[in-house]
Formats: sequence, structure tokens, C-alpha cells
Amino acid sequence: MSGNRTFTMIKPDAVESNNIGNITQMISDAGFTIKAMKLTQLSKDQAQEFYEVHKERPFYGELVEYMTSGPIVAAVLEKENAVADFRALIGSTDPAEAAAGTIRKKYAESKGRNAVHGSDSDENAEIESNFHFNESELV
Ligand code: DAT
Ligand code: MG
Repeated sequence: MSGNRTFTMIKPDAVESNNIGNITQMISDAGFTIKAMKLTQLSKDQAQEFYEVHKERPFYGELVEYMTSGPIVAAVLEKENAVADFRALIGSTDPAEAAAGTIRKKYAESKGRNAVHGSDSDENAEIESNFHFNESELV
């Protein structure tokens, strides 16, 4: 996968509040093409593995519990400079600190329940995409 893709999840709070459509529209309006997308629910094992990098952090248990609490939308997005441009579109981890007009500012409930995930590097975008989609789904 080249450096023009990123991976996102619309998290349980945003699915629960019926914002899949609004968030997908913002993603499309910002120039991203959806290359793969599915509604799914993470098992505890999957959430623990996905967020393994945070396993020593005090919020890890809460994060895994939240991410398994309801359905999510997993998606692979394409655009030039996808990783950085998508991080700009979603805004800061804490919606209280996120810039106006960002997805988290508009739709996140809190730092823990923050509406969307965005990969932080090209390498992690590829790892995360492969975690959720198999080869034939990632053309
Ligand atoms: P981001 O999702 O902006 O890349 P991160 O990688 O630092 O943020 O953390 C992953 C997720 O963990 C984040 O989206 C929400 C949760 N999280 C991070 N810091 C937290 C905190 N201080 N309290 C509760 N949840 C937190
Ligand atoms: Mg992160």
C-alpha cells in the first residue's frame, strides 16, 4: 500500500448517535475516496491487539471496553497525503482542544469517546488496514 492511504474507524459513540452519514460526508467533502468500508464490532481480543501500543497507559482497560461496546465502521481512505490530512480533518484527541470544523469538535463526546480513529503514520495505516480487511478487500 502506498503512502496515499489511511485507516479510520467511526467509533461506537458516533455510530450510536447516528453520525455515520454525517462523518462519511465530511470525509468525502474533504477529498478522500473510500476504498473499503464495513460495519463491524470488535471482540475484546481484537480491541486489545489494535490498541496494544497503549497497554501500559491507565486508560487502556476503559479504551478496550468502550471500543467493544457497540458497532464501529472501519474504512480505508485514499487521498494524497492521506495520513496527515486525515489527522487534520479529525482534530485533536480531546474534542475540547480540537479545532472548529473538525470531526471530533463536531461529533466527539469526550477524550475517551472521541468519534473517530485516524492512523498516525503510513506504516500504521497499512498495519491497521490489514488488521481489518483482507487482501481481496483492499484493491
Ligand atoms: P488518537 O486517537 O488521537 O491518535 P491516541 O493514539 O493518543 O490518540 O490514543 C488512542 C485513543 O485512546 C484515543 O483516541 C482515545 C483514548 N485516549 C487517549 N488518551 C486518553 C486519556 N487521557 N483518557 C482516556 N482515553 C484516552
Ligand atoms: Mg493514535
